[in-house]
Amino acid sequence: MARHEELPVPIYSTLEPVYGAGSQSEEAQLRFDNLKSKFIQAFGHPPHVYARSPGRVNLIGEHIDYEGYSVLPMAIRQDTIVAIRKRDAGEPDKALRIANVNDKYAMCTYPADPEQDIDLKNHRWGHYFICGYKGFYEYAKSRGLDVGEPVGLDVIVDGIVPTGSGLSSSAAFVCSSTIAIMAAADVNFPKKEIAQLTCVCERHIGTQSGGMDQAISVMAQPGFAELIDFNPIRATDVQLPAGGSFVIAHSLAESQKAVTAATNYNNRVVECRLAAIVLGIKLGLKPQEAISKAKTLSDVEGLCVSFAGSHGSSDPVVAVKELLNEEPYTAADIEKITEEKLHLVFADSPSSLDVLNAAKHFKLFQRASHVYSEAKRVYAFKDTVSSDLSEEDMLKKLGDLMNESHYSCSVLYECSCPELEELVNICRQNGALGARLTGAGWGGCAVALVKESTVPKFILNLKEQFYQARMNKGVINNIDLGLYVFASKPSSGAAIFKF
Ligand code: NG1
Repeated sequence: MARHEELPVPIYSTLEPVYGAGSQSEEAQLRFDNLKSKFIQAFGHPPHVYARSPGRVNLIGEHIDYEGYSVLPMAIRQDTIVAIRKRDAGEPDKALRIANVNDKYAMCTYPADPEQDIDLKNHRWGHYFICGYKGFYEYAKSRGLDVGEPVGLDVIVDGIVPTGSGLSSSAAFVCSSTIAIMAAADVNFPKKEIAQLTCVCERHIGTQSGGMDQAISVMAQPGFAELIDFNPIRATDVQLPAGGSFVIAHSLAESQKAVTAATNYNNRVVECRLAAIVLGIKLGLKPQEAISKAKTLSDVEGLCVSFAGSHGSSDPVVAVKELLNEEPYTAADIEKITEEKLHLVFADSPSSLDVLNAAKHFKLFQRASHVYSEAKRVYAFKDTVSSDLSEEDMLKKLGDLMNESHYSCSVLYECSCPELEELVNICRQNGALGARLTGAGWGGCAVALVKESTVPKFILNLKEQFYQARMNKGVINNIDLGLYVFASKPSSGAAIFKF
């Protein structure tokens, strides 16, 4: 039997296979009905087809997907639904009209040309749809598929993944858009190819995204977290212990990943690349060889492990400790080692050049230590889940790994923020077995592992100790609290609906 990621995106004519039979299905039905009537109101026709893709919470494995390492996320029930209609070839208007059920997002119009550039200096919410649009045509072209001339699209989006929260609202939007465009063109590709193409096309927004979010959003299976491997992309079901529950809590600090890319997200991608090059050179590669071969830390892991072997260990962090300086490096320090100007090393990546222009120094030791140690924790987490430990011991071990991951993100990778630190501490003080930031960080959500039986009390305590003061200040409303703190079970991946 084919692995499920080899299969195309499932097509359903009812909501139950994705939303279950209970209140979630009823809520979804209302959203689909609303989308349809808004569609007819806005465009004078019903949509041809709908696509949905979920957000995700990453349980462990932060900031390592773009370094080629496996991660362990699960899909959440919050998703983005895209309703779409392809214009008939005879219709004169060939534009892409992208509306939203939420009035906060005004309709965006773009030309139908799939080769258009995205105006990154003027960020608009519709740009994420265009990422999917460009991605679909790029993929079709690379495969030599004839998907016809662009004829214009009408689109309405309904997203309920909180934005800027580290729950991948952006990937939910890009994946549902790409799949809707694909379904409107009457084709369907294997899920793992869609995961790959959506990862690449989301980079049109300017972040050098790693691929975890798109992979889990497209390939998730209900009831399972997934171990996601890269190169090639692959998803392996991971059954979580029944006695534990993951509570997601928003720090209420918005993580603006695209806007802060040059100093935060992309900065770390560049620092990891520099760490890989410097390690490669210190471990015997010629500078030009290291520049061309060491794209990620996983590319030099083998060299680090051999070095560690000669020091009685198999841990690549041994090489990091011996060969990299703990003191931050200046560009000049690194250029002495690489024998090449950094602007030339990154000449083909404008977003990396933005990083170089904004950075004063580079913390190679800290970033590489995080990446190698976090990559190991992902496997330790997976091995713990499949071990024969008692449930009590298993949950404790998983919690410890989550706490270690948070420490590493906070201290070595510096992607936390004061609000996340406060929230993670409150989670732990209230009995979480482990708690950590999730997603890119610099704001957004924490995820806490809590015994199933204590979830209601745990959420109540967070409300009193973290959210109440913020509600008093009017940062959020009492009635919206459920959007910011909730327990989550692993949900389904992307789907197409034709009714
Ligand atoms: P968020 O910001 O949570 O969507 C981002 C990246 C991931 C991964 C995490 C950090 C995108 C679309 N996603 O996730 O690939 O690198 O940060 O682990 O850029």
